[in-house]
Amino acid sequence: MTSRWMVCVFALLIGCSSDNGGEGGTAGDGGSAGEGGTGGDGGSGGDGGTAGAGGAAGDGGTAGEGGSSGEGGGGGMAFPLLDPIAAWSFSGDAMDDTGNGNDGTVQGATLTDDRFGNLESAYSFDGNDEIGIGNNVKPNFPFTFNVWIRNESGRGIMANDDVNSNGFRWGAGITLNVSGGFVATVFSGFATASTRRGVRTDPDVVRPGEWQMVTAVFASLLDTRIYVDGAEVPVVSNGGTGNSLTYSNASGNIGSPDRGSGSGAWLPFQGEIDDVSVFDRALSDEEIETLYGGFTTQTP
Ligand SMILES: [Ca+2]
Ligand SMILES: [Ca+2]
Repeated sequence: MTSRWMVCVFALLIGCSSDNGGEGGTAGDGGSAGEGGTGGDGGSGGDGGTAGAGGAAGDGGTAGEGGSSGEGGGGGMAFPLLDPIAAWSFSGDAMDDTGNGNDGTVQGATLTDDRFGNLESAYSFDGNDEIGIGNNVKPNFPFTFNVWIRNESGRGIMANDDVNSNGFRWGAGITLNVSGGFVATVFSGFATASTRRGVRTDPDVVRPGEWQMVTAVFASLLDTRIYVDGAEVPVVSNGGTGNSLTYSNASGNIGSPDRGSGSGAWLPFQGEIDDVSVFDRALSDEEIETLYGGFTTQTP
């Protein structure tokens, strides 16, 4: 994917310019005084077109973030993108990059190289690890989860509540089911078909050993969509007939629903996870493409 291509993706959002340097300038214009200045730095410091587009894609605050990416020298856009309510870049720790305080509690997972080869910029899970994300990442419909994974033999990828405590499951999650497809589900109580509702993909969209971006858009109870590497993939019902999304007070987790107590589809993850974000809205096709295209180079 070329920078030029990415610029044209953003052109859908912001209106096209044939002058990449000029878009770097747009980032500066779009931000508030201080942030805009940072955006301009990004445009001039790194890949002018890409960094500038990153700035221009969002509001003033995002413009500044786009600039930071340029300062990092990579030219890609900074994480987090598109104003999530919680986000974890795993850049040396599990802090919430949004500043909203949903800092991760690492239990067993270890820092490792990310998909670009950056040291200590993703987490590795060996089958009994998790990163707790606290109990404050629980939006109502519509909402979106986005996560990068390199799956070895994992199952539970992320959930924003407890999905396996004494058989009770609450909140929403993404997992790999026993037959291998991605599954996105919402829960409302004791684990039966009547308390879950969601969708699953065909197993062949899962590529073990490769980094993949998985996005679950929970638009409504009856409208959950799954995207892989930025493109929507076909789904079928997961067989549940649940009629609500219900939250408990439990912490959500990345890598496991509940360390050590997972079973079946919610066994703890084995592999690597990175760049997780949660949005309190349904991302559009274009935004998901942006998320995928936005991470082609080093993240801060
Ligand atoms: Ca990362
Ligand atoms: Ca472990």
